[in-house]
Amino acid sequence: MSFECIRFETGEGIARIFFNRPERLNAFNRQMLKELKTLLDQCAVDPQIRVILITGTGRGFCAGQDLTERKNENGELPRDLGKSLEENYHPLIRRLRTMGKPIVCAVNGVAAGAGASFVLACDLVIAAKSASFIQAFSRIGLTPDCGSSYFLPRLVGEAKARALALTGDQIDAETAERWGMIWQCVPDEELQSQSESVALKLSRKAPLASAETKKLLQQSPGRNLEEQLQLEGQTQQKMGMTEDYREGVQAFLEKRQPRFQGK
Ligand code: T3D
Repeated sequence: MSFECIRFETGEGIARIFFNRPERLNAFNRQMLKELKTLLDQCAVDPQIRVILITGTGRGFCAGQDLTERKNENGELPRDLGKSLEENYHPLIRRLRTMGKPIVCAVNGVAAGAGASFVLACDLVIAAKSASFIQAFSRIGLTPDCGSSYFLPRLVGEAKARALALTGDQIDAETAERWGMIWQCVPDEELQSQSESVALKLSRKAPLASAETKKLLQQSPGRNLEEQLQLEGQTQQKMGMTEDYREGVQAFLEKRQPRFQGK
């Protein structure tokens, strides 16, 4: 399958998605959002794909909504951004969060607006030292969207989330790592090898366990310890019945690497 705004490669159980509009810092236009949705839907059901690795081409990761698309022929801006979000963006954010496969985001440059929100919705975020993050909404008279007001305070705490959202200030990858907004900041030249190696490691894990781990962590906010213990117990009960658990224990006892089948 060929795409206009995305480069797509697969191999070793990994789907590699490259945002590919470098001249616009990979800003999301309608076509790119459509292609991304198609691809993620496809990855979700393809049993050969165990991990999704997302990065950008060129010097940016993603500069959010393509603002050149916002003015129509009469030079007017669309007013109903809620409709645009519900149609174009919310399905993507929901897909990232409900996908039963780990999503690794390798942030190669600036992530702004919806591009920054997209990063926060991924499972493991590794950023190049030169990458940066901007809650750009307040710079153009908008409010946080695409889950940013949900993810940001949970990751960095209220005080920092408020400051980032209200000021629209840019923070670098080292700060983002220190604040717990992302998992790792690595030297620029190591971004690709580090994210590939993490994706490969995840592709060798038991798929059902990875999917259920995502669900457990997704459901954790808002629940109390007792509720979460019950959920963990129910999930582990299911996992105990899987072939992969049997294989995991067997491999340990035989001092070899497990070969998980997702059963
Ligand atoms: O509309 C809806 O559906 C609601 C959803 C909203 C979600 C949102 O994402 S709102 C936020 C939209 N994004 C922004 O406001 C960010 C806009 N971009 C910037 O502020 C800056 O580009 C950056 C701070 C990200 C990077 O700055 P810098 O100096 O490194 O690069 P640059 O020179 O500004 O950008 C390079 C090129 O990319 C440039 O094009 P040119 O002049 O070389 O032809 C620039 O116009 C273009 N570009 C960057 N961001 C966007 C963009 N073109 C269209 N849309 C963009 N978002």
